Amino acid sequence: MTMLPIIERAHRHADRMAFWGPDETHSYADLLERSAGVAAGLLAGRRDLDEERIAFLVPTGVQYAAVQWGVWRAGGIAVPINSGAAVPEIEHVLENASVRRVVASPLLLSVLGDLPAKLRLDVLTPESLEGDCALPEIEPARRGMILFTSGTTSKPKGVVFTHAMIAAQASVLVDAWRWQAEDRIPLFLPMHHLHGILNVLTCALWAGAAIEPFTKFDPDRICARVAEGAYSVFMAVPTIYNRLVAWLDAPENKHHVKQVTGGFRAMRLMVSGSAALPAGVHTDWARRTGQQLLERYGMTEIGMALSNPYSGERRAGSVGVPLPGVELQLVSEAGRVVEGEGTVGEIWVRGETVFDEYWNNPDATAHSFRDGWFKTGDIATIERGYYRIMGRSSVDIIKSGGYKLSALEIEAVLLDHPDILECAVVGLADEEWGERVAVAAVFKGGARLGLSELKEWAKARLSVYKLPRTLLAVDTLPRNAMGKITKQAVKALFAEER
Ligand code: MCA
Ligand code: AMP
Repeated sequence: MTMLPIIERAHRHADRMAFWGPDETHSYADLLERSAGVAAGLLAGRRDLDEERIAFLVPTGVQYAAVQWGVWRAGGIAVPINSGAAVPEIEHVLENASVRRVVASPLLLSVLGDLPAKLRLDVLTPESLEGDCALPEIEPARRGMILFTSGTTSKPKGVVFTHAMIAAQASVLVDAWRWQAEDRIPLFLPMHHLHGILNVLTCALWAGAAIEPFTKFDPDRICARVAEGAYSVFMAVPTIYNRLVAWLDAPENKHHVKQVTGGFRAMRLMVSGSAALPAGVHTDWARRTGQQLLERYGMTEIGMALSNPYSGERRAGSVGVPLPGVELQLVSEAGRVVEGEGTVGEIWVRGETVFDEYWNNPDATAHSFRDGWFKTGDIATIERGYYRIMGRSSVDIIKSGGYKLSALEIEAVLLDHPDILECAVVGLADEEWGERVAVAAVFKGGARLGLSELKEWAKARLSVYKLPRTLLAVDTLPRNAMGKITKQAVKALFAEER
């Protein structure tokens, strides 16, 4: 019988430790057994879930992996829910993916708000899913996961992953970054995005390595474990590296610094990605820990595409070269492929790791591809053989704390505020977050709203990382001759204010 490759590989590692924490450890055999139970519980007598979308809201750890694998093994499509999302954001995900069943840990149930009743959802706990039955064969071309990602449309779109894509992405990274069964990695990234799900969870489990799960990034706890030499591999976004530098500089941590930097120094590999790592942070980190951070570039729709080498020069401010199997070209605004050092173009990608479709959105899918190439919207150039990311083609895409945000989505929410007549959301460069969300707003009549009031109001509608961090009241928004708001001019307004 053909088995999903990750399941087949887990059988080979059955006695090894998959997850560990302060109180308990879980072997691959345990994970296999739990996920078979979840699959049987979801099947409840059926032979195959036939790509039913099963949403899940489960904290990082063995239970998360058991539910993800359980959905896969039963022939379903796993849809992880952001436990920090606002109820309307979750509603969009559940409706867009036509989800009827949600697996939710009791501790996270409240995140769903009134949605179980409103959408007539069947809510199941992971613990209630058990049983033992024959599991269906899953062909690689079948769809296994949907991750929602923001972009140039107001609402996030569902990126569909086939099992073949997941396997291709994992195997490329495991080879390129030399994952091994002896590796140990902390997992503190959010578990509704590719970085945490694929680069950490799936790659580690693909390799037979062990994961220490955390519900969020907490520098005190992580640094304490680093000082104990708990990990060999570390993966994070630039904001987290900033936080670690701040932690090392804090006077109250002074007496731990030596052990902690020693723990980082001893690691086999430290990776940064999801947003640009400032060259200064790269150099500073190397000076403190002796570790040359390996920066790589990826995107939900394409997995990882460019990477600095495991062996060889890891250059600050650059993202290296295409990973094996990734076809990549730079295309000018005029639509021509540009080649050679120093020329600038949009990154287009194709290959086995690239997605085929946004869920239930053929127009967006068609719009994103040209002649089989996915148009990333990221602009890059080649310098001394390595790619460097120059920015994005759309000013409406903001990267903050490693999260990709849509200015249009935030504007649509803010325009619902009774006092806001018009607004424009932009990302402003920020040392800690990469970019910060800023809004210029024209208020109705004599209304004047403070930032904290606006944040408080928006919190019920948007995740915390999408909330405006700067508010500027203006009389009119800058527009071009066609009447379109010019975002560059909006950014200039903020610069003037500073
Ligand atoms: C939170 N805060 C912010 C932001 N987020 N302030 C400005 N900008 C933000 N984006 C504020 C909160 O309001 C709060 O303020 C304080 O910071 C702490 O909030 P909290 O939610 O606790 O934040 P945190 O836990 O400190 O989170 C920071 C973080 C997190 C650890 C960097 O954002 C994170 O895990 N980011 C990773 C995202 C990720 O994995 N992206 C990958 C996407 P106050 O205290 O005043 O209330 S996948 C991808 O990009 C592709 C595939 C790729 O290449 O990887
Ligand atoms: P997401 O849609 O959340 O998967 O975010 C993908 C986006 O993150 C890419 O399109 C890039 O804009 C950005 N990104 C990822 N890695 C890097 C990096 N190393 N440098 C600059 N931008 C990056």
